[in-house]
Amino acid sequence: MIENLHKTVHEIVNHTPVLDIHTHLYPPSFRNLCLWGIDELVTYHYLVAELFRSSNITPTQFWALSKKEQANLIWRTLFVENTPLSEACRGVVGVMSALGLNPAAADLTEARAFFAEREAGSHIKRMMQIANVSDIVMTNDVFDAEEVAYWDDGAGDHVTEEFRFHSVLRMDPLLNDWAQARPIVAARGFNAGPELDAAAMAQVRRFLDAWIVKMKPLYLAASQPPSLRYPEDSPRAKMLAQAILPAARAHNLPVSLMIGVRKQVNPALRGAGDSLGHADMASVENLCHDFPENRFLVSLLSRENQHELCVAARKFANLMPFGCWWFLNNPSIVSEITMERIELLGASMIPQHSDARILEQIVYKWAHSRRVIADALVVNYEALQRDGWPLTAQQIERDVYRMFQGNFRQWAGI
Ligand code: FIX
Ligand code: ZN
Repeated sequence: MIENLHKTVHEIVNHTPVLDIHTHLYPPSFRNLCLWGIDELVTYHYLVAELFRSSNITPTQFWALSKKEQANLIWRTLFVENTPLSEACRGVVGVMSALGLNPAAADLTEARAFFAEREAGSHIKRMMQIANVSDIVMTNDVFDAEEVAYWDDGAGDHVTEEFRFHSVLRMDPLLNDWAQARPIVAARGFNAGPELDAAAMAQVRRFLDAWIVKMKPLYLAASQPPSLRYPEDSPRAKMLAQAILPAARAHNLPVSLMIGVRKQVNPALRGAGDSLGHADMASVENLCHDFPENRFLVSLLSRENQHELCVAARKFANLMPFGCWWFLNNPSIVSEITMERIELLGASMIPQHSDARILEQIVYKWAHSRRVIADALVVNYEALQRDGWPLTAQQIERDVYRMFQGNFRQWAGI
């Protein structure tokens, strides 16, 4: 019987390094894509969306400002003239406090001076140490020209040894817009026609094989709209069944499907303009059923999908729910999702990823998530002890390691 369960669980959760399985972070070799520092933090697209609710500036006027001017406006509006109460605002406060900066500063002068003295490589290692993140899994979009140029320039070499960054092959256009994808596939030397016939599928397979050999990804990934249906007589279903899932099997790689994003419901907000929708759970179950040799990492964007995702994961051991994605990454919802996952799946799930886009976000995203995940574990361990289980700290350490590291390492083969 563990007397001070709350203290024991929170200590173990805080001390267990986490493998962050989905981020948009990059090491310094990816130059412009490696985002860090106060101006990037304050102009994160979550805060851009919140700015327009508290300011009269129009999106057109905002986008005409420099990055520094944008940051100054957001700081003044959301952190000086208003209380930084939202999760995204509170995250910036948490990062600044963790770095010894004044989160209540009237402007960003002090913060800019602090970051100006930092060197990217050592700063990355320091942020990972503060956040207790052992590994960072990137999102490497092979349909983004800037990212491809960096890979062709060797930017991806040695990033694992030096920074413990790992790659992921991100391929949204393959599933969402063949007309957009086709010329990019052809540009890599794999000429496929406009029709998704057998010849085109073979070329897509060769395209994927070539990138997998070059990039050595831990998994293949795509963000999908709520309209994803399987089976379906559609380019998307065909691409999944005849190219992507066979490629994943051939290379023994999981496939991550992040389902539920409705892109650009307000294009004027650019990166902040996406919203969400309810995904079709039966389609996820059909994929898991029809492709038992494939391993599916699935994160759904709608809160209303979360319970059914847990139930589906009970039906299919090749389905791994992960994270509290995007609009779900708020303490109240992370708590609800983690509780239902523990009750339905025990420790056989991946409770969280950061989705960090700016390096320092891992500091607050993981601090906030660890607190909530630990509280959910305390409730369940208290009940277990109450029902007579002789709980030990070693068992808690085993469970937390499994959720923070083991489940993914086993699935990704690392
Ligand atoms: O598709 C994705 O990987 C999403 O996570 C991003 O596009 C999104 O902007 C994000 O960063 C959410 O947290
Ligand atoms: Zn993401």
